[in-house]
This record gives sequence, C-alpha cells and structure tokens, in this order.
Amino acid sequence: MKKLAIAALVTAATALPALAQHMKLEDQVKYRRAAYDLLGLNFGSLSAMAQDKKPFDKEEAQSNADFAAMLATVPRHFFGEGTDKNTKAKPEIWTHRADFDAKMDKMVGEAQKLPAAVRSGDMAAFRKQVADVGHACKSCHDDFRAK
Ligand code: ASC
Repeated sequence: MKKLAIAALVTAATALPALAQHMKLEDQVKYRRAAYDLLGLNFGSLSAMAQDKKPFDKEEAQSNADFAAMLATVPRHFFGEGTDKNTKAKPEIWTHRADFDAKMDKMVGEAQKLPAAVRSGDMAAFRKQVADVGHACKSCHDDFRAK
C-alpha cells in the first residue's frame, strides 16, 4: 500500500514542470507550500530521530525518507516569476536563478540519499545524512528566504 502510494506520487511528480507553467501564480505558491509542509513533517521526524528526541523506528524512518526524497523534487517547479508576492521568497531567486537552482539541486541530491541511509541500518551514516540535508535546506533559506 505504502509502495503503491509512493509510486503514484512519483508518477505524478514527473508531470510537474508542464503543469506548473499553466498554473496561476497563487496556485504555484500553494503547491510549493504544501510540498514544503509535508517535506518539513517528514524531515522533522527524521531529524528528531537522528537527535534522539524521539525513538528510532525503522519503518517510520523509511516512510519519512521515501516521502522526503520525492517531495524534495517538487518545490523548484513552483517558483515562477512573480510568485514572491506576499511570501518569504526573496526577489534574489529570480535575479540569481542559477545560484538558487544549484542550491535546490544540492538539497534534492542530499534528500535522495536519505532512503539508503535509513536502510543501511548504520546510525552514524543516518545521522550524517540528516545533517547534510539540514545544511542544504539552511543554505538556501539563508540566501533566498526572508526571515
Ligand atoms: C527542518 C525544517 C527546515 C530545515 C531547516 C534546516 O526540519 O523544517 O526548514 O529542517 O531548519 O536547517
């Protein structure tokens, strides 16, 4: 069931770039916020486990990691020109788009290493990967997200 749900999400995600081009600006904002919210919930759970703020549960961690890896790919498609209005997105996203894209690439790449890190059963590797994702999130927020 879980695998099926993830497969459906992954299939849906492959059609995102074309979809986003036809969306109203405010709908793009809704879409990326929904993805970031769900990413934050899944990554927050992994982060809590990595810091022993909640017990490590392998099944939950695998689900969190699989969802985080997929959700991480979503927001970049929903930063069309003009979608900074009434948001924390800084205008620098569009004046420094290559830098923004590079930071997105880094975050997506690190998030996509989470499932293997969880499945390895190596807690040190898991903690390191969670930290690497957290740094990648923060690096983009520092430059491109208003406080
Ligand atoms: C989270 C979350 C973020 C990142 C960031 C990492 O759990 O919601 O935005 O980690 O705080 O520095």
